Amino acid sequence: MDKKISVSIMCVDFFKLEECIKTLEEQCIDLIHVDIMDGSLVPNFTLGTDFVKALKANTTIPLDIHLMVENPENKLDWFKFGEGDYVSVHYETAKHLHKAITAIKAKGAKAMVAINPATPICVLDDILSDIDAVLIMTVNPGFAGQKLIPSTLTKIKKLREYLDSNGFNDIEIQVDGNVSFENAKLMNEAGANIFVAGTSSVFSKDNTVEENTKCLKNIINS
Ligand code: S6P
Ligand code: MG
Repeated sequence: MDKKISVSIMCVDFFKLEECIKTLEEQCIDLIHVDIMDGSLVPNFTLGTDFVKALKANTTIPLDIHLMVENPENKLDWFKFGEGDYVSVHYETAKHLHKAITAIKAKGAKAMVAINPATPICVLDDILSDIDAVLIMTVNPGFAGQKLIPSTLTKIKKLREYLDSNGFNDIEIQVDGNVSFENAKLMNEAGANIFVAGTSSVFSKDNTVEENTKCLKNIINS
């Protein structure tokens, strides 16, 4: 399965957004991860509908919209997305998960279900045949710069094995939260293939975005 990097745009220096997007395009980044928070599912606010619209108008990189909101099925129409984009909704807040997934796919995008660190993978059983990917939160959602919850590594491995042995080999696994260079190696070995890159890797202050991207690419493709 192709390995992909999804750069978390909430971690950018917003005063240098245009410059950063150009760099991400030059580095052939696969996806831009856009965190949408509603202050209810998670204790924070971040990006919103107009920001998504502006990204769609100003970059060719497909979006990976992470909806950390209550009742996402009622809010999907607020966002501009389509063919090539990924959209995730949280199992914990979608009262009508199947309806949300169907609506995402109707717009041509890839549909993902996101689960929090304490949510077991068995809740996905009856939605697996409808989805393209699972987003495993490896920290509690809400903030960048947190530490990995180690038990989530076992969860990635268990999920990959479960998917492969039940005929769902095409379902991708995205990991989000403290995807550092060290953790990316472990997550990759466990079976993840889409890596959300934030302050722990691509935006790490130790090196440039270009250098960090090259390093992360080498790790996940080795
Ligand atoms: C957090 C959000 C994430 C973060 C990303 C930050 O709730 O969903 O997408 O933006 O995890 O990366 P890092 O490397 O700072 O953890
Ligand atoms: Mg996220």
